[in-house]
Amino acid sequence: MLVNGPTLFADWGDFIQITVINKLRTNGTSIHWHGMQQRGTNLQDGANGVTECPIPPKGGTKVYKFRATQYGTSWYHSHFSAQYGNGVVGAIQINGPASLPYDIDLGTFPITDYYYNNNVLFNGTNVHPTTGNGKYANVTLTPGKRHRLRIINTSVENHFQLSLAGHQFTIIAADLIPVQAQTVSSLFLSVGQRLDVTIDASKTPGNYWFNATFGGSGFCGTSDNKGAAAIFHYAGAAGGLPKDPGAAPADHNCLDLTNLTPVVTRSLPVNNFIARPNNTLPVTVDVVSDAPLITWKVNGSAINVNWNKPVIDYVLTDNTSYPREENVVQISQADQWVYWLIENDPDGPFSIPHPIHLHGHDFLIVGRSPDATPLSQTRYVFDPAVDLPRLKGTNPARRDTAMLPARGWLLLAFKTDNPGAWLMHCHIAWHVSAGLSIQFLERPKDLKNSISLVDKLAFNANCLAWNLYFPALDPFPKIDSGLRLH
Ligand SMILES: [Cu+2]
Repeated sequence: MLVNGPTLFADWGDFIQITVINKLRTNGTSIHWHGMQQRGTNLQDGANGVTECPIPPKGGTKVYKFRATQYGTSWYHSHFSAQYGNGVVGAIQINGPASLPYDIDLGTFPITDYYYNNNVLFNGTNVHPTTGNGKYANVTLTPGKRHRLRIINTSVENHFQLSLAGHQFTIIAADLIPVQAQTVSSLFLSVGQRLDVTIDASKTPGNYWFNATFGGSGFCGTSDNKGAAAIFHYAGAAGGLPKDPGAAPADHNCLDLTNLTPVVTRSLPVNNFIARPNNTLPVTVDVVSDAPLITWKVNGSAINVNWNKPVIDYVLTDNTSYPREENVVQISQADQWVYWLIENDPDGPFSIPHPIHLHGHDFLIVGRSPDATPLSQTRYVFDPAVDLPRLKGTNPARRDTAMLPARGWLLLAFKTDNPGAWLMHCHIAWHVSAGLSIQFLERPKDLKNSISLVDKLAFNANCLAWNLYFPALDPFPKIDSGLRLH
């Protein structure tokens, strides 16, 4: 069942209110508004087991309310097992200023792996690779005009490399951050990331392939991308399939751009960064002989949230006895830059790149391990003598999702200006399912004080309903971290 949700439209500054009714017969759900910072509204984040109990089935309802404090392109998806990969997902478009003028907004353009049928869907459609059924996504360009395309990777597993035959892209926003316009011939888009680009329809009117390649299984490289394409059609030209296949997109080695320049600047001190156990997050993998076969750990622990007792329940009752498997990383200081060095296991047999996504904040990409080919030659240990001068503190790239290189490291920073329980996790669904996540508990006292009585009552009422349902009445046991996303 593929149930693409409606695209949500808002203007910058709008209050958004969405009623979610869970009409499933047996599963809970919760809807996460990816990239929305939820300033002062942590309980609207939709991370079940963290900021809410799942919404129970057979009519359970939650009204999400939050403000659009950012603008650009994003998406929403279920944060409950076995759902987003089957289509409980939709796009978000928030109108606001742009760093480059354009004539026509083509709107959101989600691209996703379609796991069941081993295909890639562009805006929800494609031709089946073996049967030939279905149809290509077809986007109409107006000759002579500049178009904005809002590309979203809503996959469960695959990162894409994208190109449009005969054309270039100009990147104007990454995630929800407007950037200085930068023209490129191909794009890399990890699971969870968005790129807003402009496309000038300045070529010979006709039909052009929009190509996607991917590595498969969370890896990098290029695929035999038969059928992984969409058609861009010039208005007024004859229809039909493009004749020129176009060059395959360049292989980006699973590395996203770190030279993006945000229009609204943020800078921070980096010269004094010191890697310490309390700011270093080692990612490791355990392979075991029985199911679930692979466990991903951060700080030596695979996350396993408790749907029935989210961390917010601890915050509301001043209980600090968080179980180890909640993977809570507490942050107490207010309005300070905090730095997180994520190290990717160099020895694990599955040391592969991970798209790291943070709730509640954008992060500044202060640095990452030196790019190397082959990837096995990257260096996962931060070496202050070599790496301190390589760090970028003056308006570095800023996103909500960034690639942790295979066998490498990634240094992120954010300001503790948004009290909340915020997940930071790999956005490959199988990996967060198998533990690759922590939850920052940012300023729990301020968080408790910021929760309105209305939100607290709604939280408790929903948890009461969920606890009556699960596990006693649910035919399906919990078999993963609870955050599987797919
Ligand atoms: Cu991962």
